[in-house]
Amino acid sequence: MKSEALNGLDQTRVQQYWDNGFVFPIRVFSSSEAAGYRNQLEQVEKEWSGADLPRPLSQYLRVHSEAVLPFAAQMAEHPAVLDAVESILGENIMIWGAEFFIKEANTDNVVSMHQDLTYWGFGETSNQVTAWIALSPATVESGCMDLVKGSHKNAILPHTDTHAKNNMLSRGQEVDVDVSDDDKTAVVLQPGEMSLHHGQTIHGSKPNTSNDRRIGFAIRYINPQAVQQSDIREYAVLARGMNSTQSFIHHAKPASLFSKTSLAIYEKIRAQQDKVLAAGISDNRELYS
Ligand SMILES: O=C(O)CCC(=O)C(=O)O
Repeated sequence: MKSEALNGLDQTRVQQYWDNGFVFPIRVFSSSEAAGYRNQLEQVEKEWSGADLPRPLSQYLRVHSEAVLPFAAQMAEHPAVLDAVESILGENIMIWGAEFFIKEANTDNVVSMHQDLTYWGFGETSNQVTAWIALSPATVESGCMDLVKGSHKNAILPHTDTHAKNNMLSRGQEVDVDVSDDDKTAVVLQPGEMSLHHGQTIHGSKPNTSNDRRIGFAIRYINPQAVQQSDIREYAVLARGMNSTQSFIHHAKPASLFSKTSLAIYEKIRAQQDKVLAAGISDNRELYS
């Protein structure tokens, strides 16, 4: 199974992205490569869940895994993934963050319908894209993502922070619009396949009613034209090309799992980004609580 994204997406797929606000499925890893990455993730879960880390392991997986897990950084810089992203963002690409969205088998965790850009501090912009890679089957039964076609053409709409316990988002944010199931496209992916979605596309996902874990790896890519609207200077990994605007502090990739250096970088990244993500929060609740 050869990656179809090496050397980029063809014009039809690029057009689909701009028309619909998303495109899928794009095969980026072979099934054995995807199984290898899943295995590395599950080894980390096994060996590090009781370790004496500054934060619970779940936080490192859920936010900025690229800063502490070498295999996460490797996936985020995989040539097939970057080639597809380059078709959307151009040749200068930064990784703003990489996150595992894991729903255990038969659990009720959900992602409420939302637009990613709501709290990212970039305003409305097409200079970002999310690549979501399946490391286990993403099916309707396992709670794959649902995306609303054409919804990226909306402005950023009002959202309500629910902080619901079973909601996987930073603030449990939900767009203040009723989205009918008829308007949702189920993003069914096999392990090693990827979707790309725009940050204004309304999307979410339902519980996992399958007997396997649903493991998604979401990478947030930006180009140098994406700029923070506040004066908070954030961190990013320069994955390809150059960033002549110097708008982000470029940080090194982790040399080994949870190295002392990478744990220190992790705290700097979080300190800056949490200020952005928590802006305007209605009470003193913590993100991802
Ligand atoms: O994994 C999911 O179900 C949702 C992920 C998501 O909201 C995103 O990647 O922007």
